[in-house]
Amino acid sequence: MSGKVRHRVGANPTEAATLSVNERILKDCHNIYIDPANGLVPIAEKLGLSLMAPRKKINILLLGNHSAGKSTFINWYVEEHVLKTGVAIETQGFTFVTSGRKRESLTGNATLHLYPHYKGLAEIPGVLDYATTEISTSKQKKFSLVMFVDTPGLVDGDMSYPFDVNEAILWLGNMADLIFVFFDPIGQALCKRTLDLVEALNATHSDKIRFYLSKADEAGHESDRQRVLMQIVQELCKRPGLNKCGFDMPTIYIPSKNQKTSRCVNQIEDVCKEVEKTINQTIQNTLNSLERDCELITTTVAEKLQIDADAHYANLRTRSKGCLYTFLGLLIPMLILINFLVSTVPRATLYSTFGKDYTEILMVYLGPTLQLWDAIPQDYNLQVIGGLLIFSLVLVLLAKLTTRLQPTLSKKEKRVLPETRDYIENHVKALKKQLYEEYLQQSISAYDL
Ligand SMILES: Nc1nc2c(ncn2[C@@H]2O[C@H](COP(=O)(O)OP(=O)(O)OP(=O)(O)O)[C@@H](O)[C@H]2O)c(=O)[nH]1
Ligand SMILES: [Mg+2]
Repeated sequence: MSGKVRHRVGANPTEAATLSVNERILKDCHNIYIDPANGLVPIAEKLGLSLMAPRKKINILLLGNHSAGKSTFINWYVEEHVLKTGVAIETQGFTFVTSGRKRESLTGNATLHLYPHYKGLAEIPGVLDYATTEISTSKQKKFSLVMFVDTPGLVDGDMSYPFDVNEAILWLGNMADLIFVFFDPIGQALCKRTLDLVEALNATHSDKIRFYLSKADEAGHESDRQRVLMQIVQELCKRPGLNKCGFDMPTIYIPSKNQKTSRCVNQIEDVCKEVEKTINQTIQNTLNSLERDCELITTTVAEKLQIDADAHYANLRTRSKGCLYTFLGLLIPMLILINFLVSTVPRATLYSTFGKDYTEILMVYLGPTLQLWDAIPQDYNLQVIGGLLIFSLVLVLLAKLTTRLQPTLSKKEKRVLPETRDYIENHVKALKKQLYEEYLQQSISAYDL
């Protein structure tokens, strides 16, 4: 284990120079997890744990009725015309819009290759054929830390989509860090499908959802805009799953769209602030998760080492018990044999075989058992021998059965586990601390730290 992970990021000076602090922090965190040799994901896997690498960008899902201005908003944020927009139903499938080194359009399969964590989306029939990725070189606003997911405009009627659009949007909602719902003052702002989806998403992701009244410049005068807002909020409140929400619905419009200076307030900058807030929150969450995952790994390592120490101790006891049973099991037939020999073989033969001194010593040691043996009537000798043999067999079997050893760690594992713990404690945690300081340094002076 070494400081490889840290160096991977800094290895490309041109890239490092162009990355913002936040971008680099998220990238570093991501690399700490995915590094093939020392990454937390492969380390955790070896320990039987499953960790998810944090994403390098926040994911924003945009949804709303057809022609609400979703694609136009993304183009405005990116400051590049990456998505088709228009009055007709423009967006038919899902488009992932992200920043990269080269302007490129990718197909659904390439999209999944780029974002393997989105592979569950491909399980919804038909979706993959309508999924694309648009890579833009733009670095405008916070785009380098954001991935937008543009969705097809929502309209009522069953035949409008070549796939289950509700299922796909709900699936994407689970993956998103933010869900922007656009309602426009004209069109079908209150179509049933939009309301159904908002209600369903709100059940589990109310903290991620932000509502906007888009194309607000088309809402007419201030009083008309208020009426439209009221209507939408009233309609939303009719839904049992939404009636407890206190609706905050900023009004936004794309500044360039409005040729005449509109008198209505444009809160589009608030959307950008919301994005920034979520990025900051995500960085803090990512660093906190990193700390938690480090803890999880070190406690798992400690547990494994403790279990191994306990198993060694238990195995030692088991082995000793096994040895005792085996010893007793073998001692009994031996004693029977010796007793049998000594009591049946004539003394003279013993003297000539072992010598007088050894035979006398043998007689002294065997004295008690010989007395016992003599006390048994001759007719029962065979039964007693049989009984004792069965008893000894039982002891040997018992020895075999009770010496089931608990599994212990291999020598390699015993060497690697403390190394892993030290690597996490000394290297990864230090790295995390440094990243946190770099993050905080952006907002407060070094003196305060
Ligand atoms: N006046 C005005 N027009 C807008 C605004 N945003 C978008 N539009 C126009 O509204 C039309 C629809 O915009 P899109 O961005 O294609 O809408 P969408 O929600 O992506 O539509 P679908 O992909 O069909 O669901 C386009 O003609 C845009 O030029 C806005 O803020 N103000
Ligand atoms: Mg669109």
